[in-house]
Amino acid sequence: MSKRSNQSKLYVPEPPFRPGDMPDYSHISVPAMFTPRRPDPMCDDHETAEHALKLIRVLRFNGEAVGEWKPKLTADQIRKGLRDMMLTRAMDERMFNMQRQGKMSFYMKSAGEEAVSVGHAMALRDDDMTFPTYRQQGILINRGAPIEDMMCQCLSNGGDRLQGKSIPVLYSFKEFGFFSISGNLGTQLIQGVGWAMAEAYKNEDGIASVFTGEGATAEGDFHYALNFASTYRAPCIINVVNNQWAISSFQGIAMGEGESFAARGTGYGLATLRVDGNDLLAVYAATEWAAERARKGGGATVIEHFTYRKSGHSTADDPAKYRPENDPEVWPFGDPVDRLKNHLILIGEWDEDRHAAQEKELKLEIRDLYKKAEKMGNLSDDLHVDPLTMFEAVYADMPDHLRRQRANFLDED
Ligand SMILES: Cc1ncc(C[n+]2csc(CCOP(=O)(O)OP(=O)(O)O)c2C)c(N)n1
Repeated sequence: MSKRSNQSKLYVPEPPFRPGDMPDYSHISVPAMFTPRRPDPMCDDHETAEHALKLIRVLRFNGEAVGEWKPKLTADQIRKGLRDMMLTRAMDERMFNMQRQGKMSFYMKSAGEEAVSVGHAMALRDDDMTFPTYRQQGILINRGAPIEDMMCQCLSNGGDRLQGKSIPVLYSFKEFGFFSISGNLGTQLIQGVGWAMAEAYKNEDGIASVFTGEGATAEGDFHYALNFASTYRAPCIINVVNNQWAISSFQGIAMGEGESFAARGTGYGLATLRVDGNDLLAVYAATEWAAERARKGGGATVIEHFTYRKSGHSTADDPAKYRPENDPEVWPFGDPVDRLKNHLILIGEWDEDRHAAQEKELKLEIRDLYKKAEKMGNLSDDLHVDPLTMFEAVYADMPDHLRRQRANFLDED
């Protein structure tokens, strides 16, 4: 489907559709009937080679949940998953709008990908350590992290636990098993695999769950991480969130026109699963499988979550410049919130009125939390941050050059 962008012999992949085109994704098969079977989680890694090329799905578009991968979740657990996705979305909406009003410098939404972080977190143990990117805020929401603290981090205000030392959205919540997000893509891959190796070395049974976007798999760090994970059978899950776009580069630029992102794991002797990332039940099932494998000593699994980034990359991006505006609507795998909602309605555990009421309730909850957070400062008013904090909480012992800078700063004041 992809076109060449120039006439030379050098092949430069081009996305199938650009602004002004009528996107048509009929070339992406939606494999309703081809969900691969669920092998024993301790199977030989070769047995999952076919899983890297197929797509694990549980939810059909009519809301039915079917097949070997259908997880054993109660209606309450599924409703909690739906609520967490909706809460994540409500927070994203509010924060995006507040950035547009000049209250904070920057924000990143996870619209369309909520099932990946929420469904994944649901299947982990709370003491499993996650090494996320900036698009897995759903993990924090699912684990019950204080949303007001998350908002203060985005506002870089007086309530920011990081005292403005990290850009908005790059959260750090040790007590919720959420490793500090780094702006340098890829770093968390090797850190997470290293954490998992240490856990095994100490004979503990925690596992690490590491995330990367498909774009960042083009970095060396991804390959080092797979190499170490395989060699030492590190108890971890390596998640590739293929949301089709790395800012304005489509997934083909990271070799997405090859076999699949999951298939990268096959060459490293790792178990590999590819899952419909807009299907919370499938994400849960794949994670549960990989977590059991890792915990029992079977080593790492690479999971590709096949999804779509509905919004721009960040508040600094305008996707209308590089993809058709209706691209998110015609994406063949639907919306993760709608799909889980339809499932709950079909099994008689939810209805449209409850859904609308919950949407309204969450919007108000987020509004109130935001108002409280903003009392501690915002960018268009006063951040209520003591500038001297820039010298604190980085080094256990402040080095001499910083002591001198601090003294100069106080003199100038
Ligand atoms: C080492 C490094 N290179 C480049 C960047 C700039 N950058 C930030 S996000 C991004 C795109 C990442 O895309 P992907 O990995 O697909 O994740 P997504 O944003 O789609 O979730 C780039 C190139 C960076 N932050 N760090």
